[in-house]
Amino acid sequence: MTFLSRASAPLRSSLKASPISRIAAIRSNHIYSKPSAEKGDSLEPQYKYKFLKGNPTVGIVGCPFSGGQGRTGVDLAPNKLIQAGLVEQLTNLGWEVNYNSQEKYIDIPYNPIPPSSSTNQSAKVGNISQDDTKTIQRLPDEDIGKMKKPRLVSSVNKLVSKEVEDIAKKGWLPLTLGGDHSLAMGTVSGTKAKYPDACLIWVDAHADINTPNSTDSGNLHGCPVSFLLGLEGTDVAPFNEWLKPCLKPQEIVYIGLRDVDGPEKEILKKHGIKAFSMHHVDKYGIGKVVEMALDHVNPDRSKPIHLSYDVDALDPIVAPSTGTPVRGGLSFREGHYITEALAETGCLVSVDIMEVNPSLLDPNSVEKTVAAGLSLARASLGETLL
Ligand SMILES: [Mn+2]
Repeated sequence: MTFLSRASAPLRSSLKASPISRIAAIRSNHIYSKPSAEKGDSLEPQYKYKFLKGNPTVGIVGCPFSGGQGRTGVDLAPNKLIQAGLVEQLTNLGWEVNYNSQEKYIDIPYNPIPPSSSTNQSAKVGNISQDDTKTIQRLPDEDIGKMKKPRLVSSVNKLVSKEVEDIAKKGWLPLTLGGDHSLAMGTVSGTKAKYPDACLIWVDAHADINTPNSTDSGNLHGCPVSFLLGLEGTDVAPFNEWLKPCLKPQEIVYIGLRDVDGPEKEILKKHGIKAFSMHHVDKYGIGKVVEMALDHVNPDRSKPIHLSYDVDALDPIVAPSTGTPVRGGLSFREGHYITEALAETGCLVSVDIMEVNPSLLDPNSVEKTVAAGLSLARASLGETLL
């Protein structure tokens, strides 16, 4: 409790408390129907998402989680995105939207809460309140090797994996709102449980492919890809109790890299993992890069695609409020082009929007970053410019 509050209080105090009136109208565990069609036109998403079943439906997984890295506040993002109108915006694109409670991700014994979110009015979504968390017995979560908060990261990801899998198995599209990027252990494994041949497009400034051995910081948001691939050092408790290697090196492609650790570069080379850095975006343009990325993991556009989007792929001018910003990133349009082009394939089955941190920097920066998270989600779900 103390270390979380200490780190985040000065930052959060600079923000105005968000009004909760809007969110009060958004109930958890509820399906929001798209607006009834007017003038005889039925409202459908712009593209056919060919792997989904029934009425096009998004299942939002809001995961208020910051345990994969050291800065609190990233756990506030799901509520912030919901408050800013995500559900309504997606229903306006023709989707039915199912939004589940976030409670289960907080009521975890290793969560040293109350989390930064529970002290913030804006976080009281669904059934979450401080009263609900006080009965949870708190357990210590000491480092295992270099890994920080391993039990917490593992427990939360196990739940996320199950929720994403359940949503995907209904024929819906899971849209996971992080939280930090360690959550991709859960999202990608959940997607893979339903779609074993799914490929993974990872948009990020970082490769997030350190192993528990190679990581310098011990922050697990820098390691999810190594766990998904089952690289050396990842067959370790508590993760190996539920997370099995589910991704082949040829099934992932990166876009946007520009801050890759030495050991990560070696891992990428050793396993022949395709990566388009900002150098390639400069050289070929984003259109060509996305085409080459798809040709690598999905040459016939016949496989399901999981998109894991870290907003730090965007240039800090576009998305400043994120935990590990790196200059020289994707422009607003380059970043959105990726989501538009993937939506156009009709192959998207699962989308992550990760690492928005509404407690960092000034309100204007937060607003920009939240708006970018929203527009990336909308573009992934078929919003077009014309
Ligand atoms: Mn990342």
